[in-house]
Amino acid sequence: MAIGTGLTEYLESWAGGDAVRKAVAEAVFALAEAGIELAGVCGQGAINPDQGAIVGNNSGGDAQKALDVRSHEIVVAALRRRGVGMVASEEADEAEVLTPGGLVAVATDPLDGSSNIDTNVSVGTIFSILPVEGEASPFLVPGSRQLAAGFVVYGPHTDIVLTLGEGTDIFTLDRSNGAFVLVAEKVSIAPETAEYAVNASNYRHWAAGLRNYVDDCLAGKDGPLEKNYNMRWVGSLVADASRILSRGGVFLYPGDARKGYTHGRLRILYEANPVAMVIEQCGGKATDGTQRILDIDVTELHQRTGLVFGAASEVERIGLYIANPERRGEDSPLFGSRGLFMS
Ligand code: AFP
Repeated sequence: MAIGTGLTEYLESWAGGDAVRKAVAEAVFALAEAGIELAGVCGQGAINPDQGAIVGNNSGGDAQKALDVRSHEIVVAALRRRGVGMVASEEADEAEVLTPGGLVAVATDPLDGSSNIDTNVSVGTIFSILPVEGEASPFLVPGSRQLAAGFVVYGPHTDIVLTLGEGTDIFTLDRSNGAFVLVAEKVSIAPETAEYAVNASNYRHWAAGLRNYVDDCLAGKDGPLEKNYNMRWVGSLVADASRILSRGGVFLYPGDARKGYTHGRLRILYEANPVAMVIEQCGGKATDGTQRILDIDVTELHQRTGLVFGAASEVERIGLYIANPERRGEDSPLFGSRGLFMS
């Protein structure tokens, strides 16, 4: 598809007459419609002072803001309008049937990053599109079963990052006419990087291997990794993921020793799986620290997982650090004289 192609033409051309592809396209249209509405709602900021108000806790015990609830309502209403069969949302304890007989189900974090909403940081709607097949839950399957995935980013520009399993493409909302247009196709992430994203305030809670990796990044050119690293941490998954799509890097949020964080903070169904599909379609990798995210069995809707994703070689490097906590760069028997990989 040519740069500048509209989302409607792009999806209709891809779907053709195939019933399942048409159902996937309808789900993406719903998320685009909800995204345009949410871009406006988020864009109101403090003009709607109650947006940031805590109104309760979601299923995982996370504080729930008024805007989280509103975002959930907007996304679910759009999915129902477009004939999506079922929805599972971070903001609802249980999955919900929307359209009996619908061919696809959508798992979503309607507004990821909302704890930042008062600070005007980019936030987003993350989505995973799965097949509805028979009576079994469409959600309790490994992420490799996804038909499509992506996220809408509400930032200086409103983007849809989308993969249909044939690469990852990016659309931007043209505010002059309210249409999403293709601005980047078949995005690729370089296998090497010198930029990592982690919440370093959790250092004391990390396992030894992760501490070793970050220590070696901080050691820079004179350390085992023999290069100077830069660090970023937005605290909004879609913002960090957008940066990695744009200029490479890795994101790390493995499990740690804090209560409730043994299996990480992020949810596999509607955060890690969709991001992992997007990243793998760019030639990157996504693991829980050591295991491929898309291979992990999903047994609960709000199941948590560690998440490391981005530049393929760096994700592999991190996996070796985590699996071999006794290693320290080039003095480990696992690694050649030039650090992790023989030159
Ligand atoms: P909120 O949706 O509660 O803001 O959480 C955002 C998030 O799930 C993800 O978007 C960030 O990468 C991560 O949490 C940030 O976690 P920390 O606040 O522990 O750094």
